[in-house]
Amino acid sequence: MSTVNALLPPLMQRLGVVPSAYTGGTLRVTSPIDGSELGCLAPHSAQQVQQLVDAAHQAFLSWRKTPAPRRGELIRLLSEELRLAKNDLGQLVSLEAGKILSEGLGEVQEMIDICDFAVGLSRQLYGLTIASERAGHRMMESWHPLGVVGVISAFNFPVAVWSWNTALAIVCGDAVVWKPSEKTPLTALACQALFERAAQRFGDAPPALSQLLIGTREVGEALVNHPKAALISATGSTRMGREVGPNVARRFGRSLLELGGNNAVIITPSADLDLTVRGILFAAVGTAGQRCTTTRRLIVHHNVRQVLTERLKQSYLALPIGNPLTAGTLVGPLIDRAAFEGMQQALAQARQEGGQVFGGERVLADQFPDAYYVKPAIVAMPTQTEVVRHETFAPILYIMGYTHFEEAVAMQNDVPQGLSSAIFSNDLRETEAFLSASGSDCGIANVNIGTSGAEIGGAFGGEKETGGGRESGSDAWRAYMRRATNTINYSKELPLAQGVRFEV
Ligand code: UN1
Repeated sequence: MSTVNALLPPLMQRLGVVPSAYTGGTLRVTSPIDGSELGCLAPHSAQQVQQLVDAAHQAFLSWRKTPAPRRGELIRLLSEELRLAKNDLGQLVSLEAGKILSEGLGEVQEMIDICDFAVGLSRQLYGLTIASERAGHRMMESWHPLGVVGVISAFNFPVAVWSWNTALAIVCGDAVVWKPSEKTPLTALACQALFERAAQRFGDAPPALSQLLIGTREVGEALVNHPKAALISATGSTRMGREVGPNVARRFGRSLLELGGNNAVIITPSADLDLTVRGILFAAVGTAGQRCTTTRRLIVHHNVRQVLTERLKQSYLALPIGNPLTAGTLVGPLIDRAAFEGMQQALAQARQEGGQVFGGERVLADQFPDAYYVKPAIVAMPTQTEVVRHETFAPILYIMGYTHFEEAVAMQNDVPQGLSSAIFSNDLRETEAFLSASGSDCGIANVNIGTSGAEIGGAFGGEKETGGGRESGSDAWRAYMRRATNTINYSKELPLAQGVRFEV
């Protein structure tokens, strides 16, 4: 055992997961910290997926009749479990996904926050009343539970994305079947154990209300194609979404897609450069550049381009890179070798397309021969070339210059993805133009903060190849319910809408 994987058994025990759940199987899980083996899980078969989704559907049939505020009580209990488990689960996220501890803990905090939000929401699943054109009639909307929600999540937010979906789905009266990334099933086992503990304390929640699927692609496919999975909420690459979306649509299921981002920051001449450097640093190298909201492009006014680039390079040189569990580290490892190779390929292509690369090389290979630590890269690009328009899930920050503000906005929008965006400026005309209908075309547009680190209170998601879905706060809950329009006649007449006459 390495010192890293030796940390796992006591964590799992405290989180309520027995060793047999993560040993003896064929799905091998390693820690990105040092490449050591964390566990070997038994994957589900496609047939088991069928049974688990059917069981979840049975749970849904009774759960939908439980009053919504009472359903909120289950999520309140889950939030209590999460508060108690925050340290352990945060560490487990670091172990399995390689995030620095502060970000692992932050991810668990995000889970607690969405649970609190959902508890309040459980008393606020409002429908409208609508004026009827007919005398003695009333119209209204009712929101009803939808069914089984299939959740597919990625390695980079291995627990928070589940909680955004599950907290809302459960208060909305749905059941949940979760297929986590095959790279991070241990954190999923821990979440499932915490949910089960909350359900036990709740008392009369139906069994199978929340189910976990272990496995790779086939398992995800079986979930996506199951006719009883009313909604598939999938977070991951655009390539994955291109398969999930049409497959769900083919059976007229609903999908909520949260796919790739290629997020830019515009820096105008009036920007507060101290604030800008700090904002960019967290957004570009936090989570080792592996957030879908990571800043990947800077569009900088020519007057400040050089000074900003220099200051960023200085900050990059001072970045503590290393074991994410060590206090003070800010940049942990990439998730695996494939991520490292993808980064190197993108840097090679950037050079071919005229880019000047600063950083980007592998470090700590002696200490961690089976893990992939890199210096985050800054790449000065002559223009927004092909490689820049592509999302590489690694810490590469492309810098381009602009002269006219309209040019900057056009460049920001001229990529296939549309998740997050930001502007650093103290010019009200520029910031408002950026937020206006003809400004940023993204689902998230920020002023004087970076592109990542969104709070749960807002709707989260983006446009174009990002997939169009919205999760988390605001009115995202509506995706987890079905709307019924009701017209009620309390008169003794039967007038028809649009003045139609139909009498014998
Ligand atoms: C993701 O990377 O899939 O805004 C989600 C953020 C986080 C969520 C990122 N709250 O960076």
